[in-house]
Amino acid sequence: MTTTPSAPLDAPDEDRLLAGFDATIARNDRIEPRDWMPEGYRKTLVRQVAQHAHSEIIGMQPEGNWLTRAPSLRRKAILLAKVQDEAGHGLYLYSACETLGVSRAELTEMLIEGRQKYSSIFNYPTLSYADVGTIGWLVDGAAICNQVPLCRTSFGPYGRAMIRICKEESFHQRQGYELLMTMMRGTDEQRAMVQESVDRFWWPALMMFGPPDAESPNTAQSMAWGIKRNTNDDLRQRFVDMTVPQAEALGVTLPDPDLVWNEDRGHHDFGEPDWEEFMAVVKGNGPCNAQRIAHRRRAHEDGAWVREAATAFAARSRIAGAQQARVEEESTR
Ligand code: FAQ
Repeated sequence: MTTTPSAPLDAPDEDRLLAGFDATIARNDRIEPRDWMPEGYRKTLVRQVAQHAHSEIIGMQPEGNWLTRAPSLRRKAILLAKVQDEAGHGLYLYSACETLGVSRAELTEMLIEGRQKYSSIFNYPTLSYADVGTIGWLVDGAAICNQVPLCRTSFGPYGRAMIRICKEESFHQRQGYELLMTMMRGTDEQRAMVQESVDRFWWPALMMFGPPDAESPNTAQSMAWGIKRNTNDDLRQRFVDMTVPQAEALGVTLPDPDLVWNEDRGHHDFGEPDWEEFMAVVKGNGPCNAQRIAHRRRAHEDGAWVREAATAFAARSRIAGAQQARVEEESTR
């Protein structure tokens, strides 16, 4: 959507452009890459979209850990497909981010140098196969709550990427729930594995939504720009309300003694996540931060020859294409 300036024609250029941008946001239309945008809007989007892309790519590691030890061929095929989808999500999001004028190579550098973040949740280890199910159920469930409203985000390429990603995330969530349901119908040992896994992932899943609204420095501006459509606390509440009946159907206990339905509010009350732990994980001191980044760095270095070969091939194809065009031009003279 091209912005239509609505400021008086004699207003200075910047003011007119800003007025046009504000009018587009107010109409709930999309901002597109070639439209004028304030530098703060562009920077906020680069930060959020890159962080989102990095989360998908780093998020391949905890589940990828179980690919070689899946309990059956069927489970292995499902897990492989899910992890590959996450790579795809990362690539759509890096492409959306590139439309904001930053290259994928730069984004990768920023990630492995610790200058950009990724979701806190992926700094927790996966200790049993039940974790594959719990990640699908709780982590993809939280991701869906957060990301469905982002399909309406104000920046076109991000919103369009989210539509496809959300469809796949829903499928991921169902596969996690189905795995847990199968285990819950199994032996006492399998049921205990599921409960132990849910006990470890419940609080980190709540932290995925970010700090409480009162301590979220970015929410107010991101909501005003239509980048975020809901606050962190609203989405956390939505997730809790959605998940409680699912836990009951599964037969697992969510590890929160304060979790109770509040008739007056029409929502569940729940306990406070450990925000000190969240801050420690975000600052790089979670159980797996160092391992995740070291693995990503190694994969990037190991892939250097592929990038060089692809660049050389593209250059050669360009030369061959130009030669072919010359030959065809001469033959038509
Ligand atoms: N982890 O002011 P706010 C997935 C940072 S995808 C780490 O509230 P904002 C799929 C935040 O960046 C999961 N850092 O920030 C999957 C900021 O620091 P900064 C990823 C966090 O941006 C499933 C500071 O704290 N999803 O799971 C976290 O307005 C299974 C202050 O916070 C997205 O990225 C956190 N959890 O709101 C893959 C969704 N929370 O940057 C594999 C898009 C906050 O100023 C397997 N992102 N911080 O230095 C968003 O919706 C927002 O960026 C929030 C944070 C809600 C995450």
